[in-house]
Amino acid sequence: MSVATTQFTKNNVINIAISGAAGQIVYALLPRLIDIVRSEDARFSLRLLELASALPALDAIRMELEDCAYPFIDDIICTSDSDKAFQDADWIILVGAMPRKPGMERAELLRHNAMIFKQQALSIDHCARRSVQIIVVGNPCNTNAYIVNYCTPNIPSASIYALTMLDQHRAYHFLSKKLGVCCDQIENLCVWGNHSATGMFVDYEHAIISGRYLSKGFYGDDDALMHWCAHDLQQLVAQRGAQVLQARGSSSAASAANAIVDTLTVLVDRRPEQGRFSIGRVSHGEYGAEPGLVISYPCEFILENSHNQLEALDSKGSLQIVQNLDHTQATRERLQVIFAEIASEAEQVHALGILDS
Ligand code: NAX
Repeated sequence: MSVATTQFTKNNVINIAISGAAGQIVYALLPRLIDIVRSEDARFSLRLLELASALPALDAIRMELEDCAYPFIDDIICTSDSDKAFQDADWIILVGAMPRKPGMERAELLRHNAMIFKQQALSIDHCARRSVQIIVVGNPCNTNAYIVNYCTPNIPSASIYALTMLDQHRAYHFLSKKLGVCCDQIENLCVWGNHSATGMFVDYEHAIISGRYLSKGFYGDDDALMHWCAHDLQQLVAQRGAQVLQARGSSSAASAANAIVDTLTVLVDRRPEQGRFSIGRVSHGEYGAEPGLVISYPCEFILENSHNQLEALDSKGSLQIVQNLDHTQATRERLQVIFAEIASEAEQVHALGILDS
């Protein structure tokens, strides 16, 4: 389904709302975000949402942004009022969430974040533009995006995304290192499922290295490499977040900001030649997932009704989940286990009674 989006165009003021704005990821994100919007020849209004207790820290960020003297930022609103932050928003990046603390049960984390995301979703539904695009980053991001979709009946499901690009980038890094190639020689290495250590699958079966399928031909003859992809690669990607957390005492921030920037860039550009990328989307049952769940799928932009090559060069595509990918039996089974994990998180949220109250 194609979605009407607000493009970054001249003479438009684009309203971008970001929650968790005094946190680590957003601190790394803002200068990168400005670099995208700088090249778009448009004007922007930034709405930075935080808890009331974090507003003094957020004010420092406002001052730093002002001290960059960006000519294309019309205003910067710092607020703990979600209605104010989301009013007429064109793009929303939901980063703010409660982090998991030592000893905290996952159910407690789910409950706390379900309440945050429900409240913000209701506010978005009431205040944002109908064409708003929403990227959910705060964890558990697939389930939080599910909640956002559930609580925004006025926003098309196709406009709600969960960030899984960081997992994809991690996969590109590890595979490129293993093969001794540059990351830009790899295509179609997408991550399926959940943004969680137990619920993701790196789809090496469709990866292409310098124009050749990894799992067929030259590389595919190497049983040891295929075994490494099916086991080690999966673990390396799944454990990378925990490794960063352990090494620096807090979770990935610069790489997460980079993944947001890359996700935003593909969603704004909407060009088919950008190729396949991983993003959490509301499922319609693709590949056997339960409809309504937010699943990371390989996606791409497809040009609809374009018969003319010149016209196509300048056209924006519609975002689609890549269809009819063949998987081995083992992968098909793995995907069903992953989909069940995502379904179970959604069931837990419903069981808490938060969504239906
Ligand atoms: P921080 O703890 O540095 O920042 C979070 C900020 O959110 C804090 O400033 C806090 O005051 C704010 N906040 C909390 N509740 C809020 C609410 N109701 N409204 C507005 N703001 C609120 O965490 P940070 O490192 O920035 O990470 C943010 C989230 O991203 C976490 O949930 C984290 O787990 C998640 N991540 C998601 C990733 C992904 O790929 N999807 C990767 C990185 C990261 O782990």
